[in-house]
This record gives sequence, structure tokens and C-alpha cells, in this order.
Amino acid sequence: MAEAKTAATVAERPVLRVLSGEAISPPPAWMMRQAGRYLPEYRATRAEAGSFLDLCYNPAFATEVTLQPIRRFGFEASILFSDILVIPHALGQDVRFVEGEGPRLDALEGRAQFERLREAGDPAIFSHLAPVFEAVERIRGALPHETTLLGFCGAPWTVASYMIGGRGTVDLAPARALAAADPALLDALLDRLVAVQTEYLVRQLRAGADVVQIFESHAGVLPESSDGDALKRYSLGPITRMVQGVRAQVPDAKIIVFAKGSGLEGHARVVPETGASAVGVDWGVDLAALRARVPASTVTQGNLHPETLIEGGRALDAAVDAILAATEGLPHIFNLGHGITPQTPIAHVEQMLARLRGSR
Ligand code: 1CP
Repeated sequence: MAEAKTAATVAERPVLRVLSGEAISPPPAWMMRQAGRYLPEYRATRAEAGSFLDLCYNPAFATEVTLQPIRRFGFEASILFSDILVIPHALGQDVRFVEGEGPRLDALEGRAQFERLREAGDPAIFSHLAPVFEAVERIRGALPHETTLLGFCGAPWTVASYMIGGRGTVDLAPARALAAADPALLDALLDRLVAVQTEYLVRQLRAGADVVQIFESHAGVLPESSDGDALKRYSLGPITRMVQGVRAQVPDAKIIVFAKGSGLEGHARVVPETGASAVGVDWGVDLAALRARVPASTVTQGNLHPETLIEGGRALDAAVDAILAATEGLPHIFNLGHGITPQTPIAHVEQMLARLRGSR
């Protein structure tokens, strides 16, 4: 079971302090996709585990790869190693990860496939996901006390887009076509994802996650909405229902929402509309402009461009400095503006942290 989040625990975990509104200098840091193929120790564990899903569903291996970036870099937060697509898998959809290509699902093309999915209350969903909760418990037990543990899931629209398209696509054409052809079906799918994933996040929090992050990786590509507010209709609306549903069971839950591609205005809407504790900022947004646009009390996270991390050198130092300048005296968690990529040199991650930690 999770430890009680006493005031003392919060005081000892810098990421939780920032999420409670405190500005810390230098800001605590972690990286999206911090466990992954840029690390030789990850590649070794991955080879031992077998398939990508075998790694996700094996609590011992999932714990090991979650801890690897903490041991190597001492990040202030750790993120559960899993994937947003374990949810379609738990709903009964076929999910595979093809080496070098990414995820492949049996595309959900219409009502016949939807009706074969498990219903939200089906206990089989959570017995399928039991290894994830076991991993969360083990990770929390193994982490340094001061390190915050994040759980996560995908936002309903992003997960639905993979379920409908069967794979990642740039323009999400299959999901947008379904929205036009059968809007009620898309709504039913989004509703099911809201219900299942609300429970999923609650169980991660109860297993020991301190914080959860909702990844809306495809907030920049949405179907048209008759009321002209597609961001609310497909993205922020379902996310809001999840935030409220989680808080109905875990009243003080800390929730970060990352709505990639939603632009400056979309990012500015995240906290006021969803009630999230913080907004994750993608690399396409000018962080200084966003900070000028939102109240000083808003907690932000981000947003170093992953390509700048690959480039290294003076460009990297300058980009770290710019993030610090934009967030000075404000509650901010240092991160990338999207996931780290496999070709990133480890020395550049070290350089990034040295610049950050030497900045005081
Ligand atoms: O073995 C491998 O290295 C496979 C690559 C990989 C990894 C390391 C995939 C396949 N998923 C993951 C882990 C993962 N995925 C984490 C782990 C925790 C961490 O260290 O950050 C998290 C949080 C995710 C979340 C995820 N999966 C998102 C949302 C965030 C984002 O990057 O936008 C998405 C969209 C996915 C789907 C997915 N899983 C994997 C890939 C390559 C993709 C993207 C596919 C595509 O759009 O084409």
C-alpha cells in the first residue's frame, strides 16, 4: 500500500514541493522517456526481457529499467516504465510492438470491433494490469526517499487515435474519419477510456505513485467540432472528466497534463479548464511567452527541445539558460519538450544536468 503523503514527505520531495506551488532554484528535473534505448543498460535489460510488452508486464524488469536513469543521473523524479497502449491491450485489442517501427494494433474500424472490447467495469481489465501496480509498489520501495514517482496514462483522444488507426500516423486520418462517419461511436470509445483510465490512475496512486501525468501527444490534430472548440470537445473535456474522477477518489491527487501541439493558447487553457496541478509544455511553445500569459502561481514543466539535447555544446547550454530565465522565481519542473530519442549522447544529458545544477 502507498505511504501516507504527510507534510514531511512533501517537504522532502522537490517535485512535490513545486507541484504545491513552490519555486525551487535550480528546478528539479526529469526527462520524458528517460528510460529507453539511449541507455546501454536499458538495451541490455530489454534484450533479456524479450518483447517490449514482456518488459512492461514483468514487475522486476519494469522496476529495473525505471531505476536505471535515477541511478545514472539522480533525476528528482522517476516515471513508471510502461506504455499508454497497455490500456487498449487490457481492453482486449491486439497490440504488438514491431522493432524499429513502433506499435501496431488491430485497427478499430467500426461498431463490430468496438463491441468486442471489454466493458469499463470488467474485472479482467485490472487483472491484466496487475503487474503494472506491482511494478509501482516495487519502484516506490526501491527509490531514494526524495525521488518523486510518476505514474501515467494517455489522454483518451491520443489512445483512441492509436486504437482506431492501428498505429501512429502523422495526420490521424483514420480517427478523424471515424469522428465524421460515426461521432457517437467515437464518443462511446472516449467515454470508455475516461472511465477505465480514471480507475487506472487511481490504482497507480494507491500503489505508491506520488503524481500522475496524462499524455495528450496528439492535441495538435483533432477532428472538427460543430461548436468550433475541438480542443475542449475531444481533448480537454475528456481530460477534465478524468481529473475530476481521480480527485473524487484521491482528493489531493497531483496531476500533470501534457497536451502536445495545442499551442500557446491551448497550453494556457490546460490548468484553468482541467484543474490539473501543472501543465507540461511542449518544445513548440515559447516558455517565456507562456509564463507571461498564465498566472505566476501556475506550475509549468518542460520544455527543452530533444534535438537541442542531441546537438549539445553551446546551443544546449543556451537553451537550458533560457528555460531558467523564463521560469526564475516561478514554480517549474525542468524537462524536455517531448521524449528523449535513442540517438541522444549520454554526455549531453550529463552536460544538461551540470548546467542546470551549476546554475544556482
Ligand atoms: O524498446 C523500446 O525502446 C521501444 C520504445 C518505447 C519506449 C521506451 C515505446 C514504444 N514506449 C516506451 C516507453 C514509454 N512510453 C514510457 C515510459 C516511461 C518513460 O521513461 O518516459 C512512456 C511514458 C510512454 C508513453 C507513450 N507511448 C506515449 C506518450 C508520450 C509521447 O512520447 O508522446 C505515446 C504516444 C506512446 C506510444 C508509443 N510507444 C512506443 C512508441 C515508439 C510510441 C509512439 C508511436 C508513434 O506515434 O508512432
